[in-house]
Amino acid sequence: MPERSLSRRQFLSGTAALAGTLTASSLFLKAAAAPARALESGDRVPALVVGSGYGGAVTALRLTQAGIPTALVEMGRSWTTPGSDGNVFCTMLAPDGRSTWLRTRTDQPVSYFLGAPYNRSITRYTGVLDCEHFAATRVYQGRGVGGGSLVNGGMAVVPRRPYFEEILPQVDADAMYGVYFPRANAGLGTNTMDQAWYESASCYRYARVGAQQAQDAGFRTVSVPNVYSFPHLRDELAGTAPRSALAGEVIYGNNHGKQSLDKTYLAAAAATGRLSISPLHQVTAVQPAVIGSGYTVEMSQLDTAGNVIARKTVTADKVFLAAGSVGTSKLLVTMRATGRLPDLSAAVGQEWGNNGNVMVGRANHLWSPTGSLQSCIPVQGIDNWDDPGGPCFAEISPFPAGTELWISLYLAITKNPNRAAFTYNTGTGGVDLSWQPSFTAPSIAAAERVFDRINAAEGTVYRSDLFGVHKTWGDDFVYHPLGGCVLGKATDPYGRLPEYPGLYVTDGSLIPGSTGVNPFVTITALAERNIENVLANDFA
Ligand code: FAE
Repeated sequence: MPERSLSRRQFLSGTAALAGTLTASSLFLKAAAAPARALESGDRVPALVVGSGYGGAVTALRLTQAGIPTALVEMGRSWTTPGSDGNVFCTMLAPDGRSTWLRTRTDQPVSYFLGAPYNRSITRYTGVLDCEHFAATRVYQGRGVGGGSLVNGGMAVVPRRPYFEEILPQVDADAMYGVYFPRANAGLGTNTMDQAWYESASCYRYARVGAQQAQDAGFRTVSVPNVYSFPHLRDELAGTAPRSALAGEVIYGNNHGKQSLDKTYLAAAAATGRLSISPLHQVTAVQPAVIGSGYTVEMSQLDTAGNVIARKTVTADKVFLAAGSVGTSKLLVTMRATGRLPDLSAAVGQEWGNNGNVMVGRANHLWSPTGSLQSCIPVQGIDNWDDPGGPCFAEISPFPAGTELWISLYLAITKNPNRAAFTYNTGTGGVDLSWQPSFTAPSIAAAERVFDRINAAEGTVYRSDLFGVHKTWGDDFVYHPLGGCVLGKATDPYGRLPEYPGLYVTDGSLIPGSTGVNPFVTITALAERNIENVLANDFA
């Protein structure tokens, strides 16, 4: 098992970051989760984690802290070295190959402006944001060491307890709310904004305008915690720290300020000295080892143009699947259909949902400017979840164009009952998702209950030029894929695949399609809960 040696600097950065300390420089923190020697064919490891997002990072930390050497395999690159411009990540306004996973054009969520396509030509590269296309939806996912934490808005929201109990009734909510949600937020470095600063910060005019308009229409608004360092953001605005959230950086990565998983959980795991990370390695198969116990894991090593430069086979005593809702579901559905894991439950691949995601923009009056300088880190939500006619929690999103556009943009999270399934396609050898265009109708209906009312109160209209030509709703993509390997159905109550001892699922695929809020705190807390049980019972 390859192990890495750690410098004192790396050790300090890892432990400080996990304690939620946000003062260490990002340079120190970046070094912490740099890869050690990649896995080689023939290696045998006690524990192998597939994917380095929330589920994978929590699992890697708790395994290594328990003394178990752990190999982490990630298909994206390690985002630790700067490009020729001196920055690790590119900005949203000037995207290059670093922006997008293996495409020659960007594939942006807001992909039109004034009715014209807005995507740019780029060099094909293993960029940080993937937009995976299925027949009726596109799924945005982070690619790299840190998974979705590299590209997301950092909004750290604990779900409402009654709704959590509704979606996962078999999970002890007392333990979740008493132990695991607080543990997750501590590990993630969640922090809250100084309200007085926010009230006058020019970069949050768009949030104040959006919140005031919602309140004027009779809705409740809430401030939302985040993993982006608010002290750093304040210093960005004051001109004493390099700009990131204020420089159009978020969905293609943040060069500063964000406590992504490579700087928190993964840095702390690396600090144990028991973690090896293999970036640009994509797991293609998992099956019981032919000789002895454990699992054979096949993987392809990629170069940054996406070419396969090596194929490797390693053996692991235990394998933790943390490739995300789509990645884990696709892998397991394929393994079941191709006879590598034939006994997997029929529930594998089922109950996938989009967390009720739908995006929309409104055109404000000229006397309601939203600001030319907008923080890319969202901090306000409109909470209409108690509306029995259509629960909706809408994030007030930035539209950071660098100039005044009078646009209010929202990502609505709604209670959409529609679910889809992943199935293996024998013709293509790929995996299909049965989501239908009509499935988003309940989400639009719920969102209209909020935004029709705001438009009526303000005398304003929807923008119909942001998601296509004369298309009001961004309803053909998703930021929050959930489900496909649901806890207690496809797995036991702690993520074990019961037909295959030593094989586990530990990511967003465990959640049945919806959390009612932005999901990563829920994914992190469930992973904390599950690995605690696995360590207590399966490593004796
Ligand atoms: P995830 O973080 O996706 O990690 C899976 C990892 O596995 C990735 O790094 C993959 O590259 C890797 N992988 C996949 N397949 C393979 C394979 N075969 N071999 C090796 N590696 C593989 O999974 N959520 C919030 O709570 N708050 C927000 O503000 C927020 N904003 C978002 C904004 C954007 C633009 C996007 C795309 C998402 C946002 N999300 C947000 C969602 C959040 O990032 C997502 O729910 C979590 O990242 C999912 O965590 P998982 O651990 O399930």
